[in-house]
Amino acid sequence: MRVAFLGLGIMGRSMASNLVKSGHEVTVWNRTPGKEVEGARVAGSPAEAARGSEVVWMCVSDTKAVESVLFGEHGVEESLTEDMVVVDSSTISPSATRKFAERVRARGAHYVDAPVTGSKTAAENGTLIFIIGGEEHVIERLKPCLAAMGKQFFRMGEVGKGHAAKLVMNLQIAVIYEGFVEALTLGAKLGVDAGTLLPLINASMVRSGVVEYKAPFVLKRDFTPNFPMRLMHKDIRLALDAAKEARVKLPALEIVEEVYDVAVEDGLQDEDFAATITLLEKWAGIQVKGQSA
Ligand code: NA7
Repeated sequence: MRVAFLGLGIMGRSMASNLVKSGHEVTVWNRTPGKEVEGARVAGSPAEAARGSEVVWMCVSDTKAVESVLFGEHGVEESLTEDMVVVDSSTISPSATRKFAERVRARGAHYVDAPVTGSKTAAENGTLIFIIGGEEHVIERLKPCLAAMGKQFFRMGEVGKGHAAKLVMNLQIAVIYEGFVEALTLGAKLGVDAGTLLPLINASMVRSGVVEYKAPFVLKRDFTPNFPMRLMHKDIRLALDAAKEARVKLPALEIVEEVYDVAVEDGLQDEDFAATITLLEKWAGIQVKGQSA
């Protein structure tokens, strides 16, 4: 397919590269020039990239970024044509997405929200899981692209529900991870080594994918960003905003947000979100250690 890929960050660059490797004809654009993907044509604006494409795929930071890529100067809107499909793999506001979709559809094009779960490694390996909102016949057309970048996709309903479900997923990751590192910190303070605790966690009902994935990084003290703190902070805020709009109270997430506020104030925004453990350690005056590190 002829695909325009907009946004070559940690996720976008690998996703675009996997589209190229699967034989799609890809044109890329990134706000800051100089980022390229082997085998792809580089465009000077979103409008230029979108021109003549069947699919326009976005993966940028946040709601404002998507708005500007779509409707800003030389945005995608300039090149929208009947039947073009606009796909958003960023994680942004579900309610804003519904508005963006309305504006795109008014021009006869289609809109699909398709945020992903699985971080940098899954993007590199083409094993992302897509969480999709949109019409079934449109999603059907995207299958060759989805297969190039991911291993599975789940349709959550109409436009906006992909982002809604993504926020619901990341809410759980943030709260589960906070529980895990609070446990490690208290354990350390009480003299229980993290390496000794982990086999117990994994043998019991406390085990989880979050713990399984993050524990080795925590024990190695490797906080290079797979999923940067600033993006998890953004998703927590998006979930709290969506909860406010829906008049739902999320007490645990509200408290976890405070931890991320402090982490970002402390300059940890570009570390992996796993680095929130370093705040707990600072407050406890101890460092978590594990034999299996
Ligand atoms: P990164 O690595 O922080 O990349 C963010 C990308 O978004 C990068 O290409 C940025 O371009 C681009 N960006 C940021 N703001 C804008 C604006 N205003 N206009 C256009 N482009 C912009 O994030 P990830 O790849 O890890 O994640 C992307 C999304 O997927 C995010 O929503 C996650 O939560 C999930 P730059 O190079 O800075 O010019």
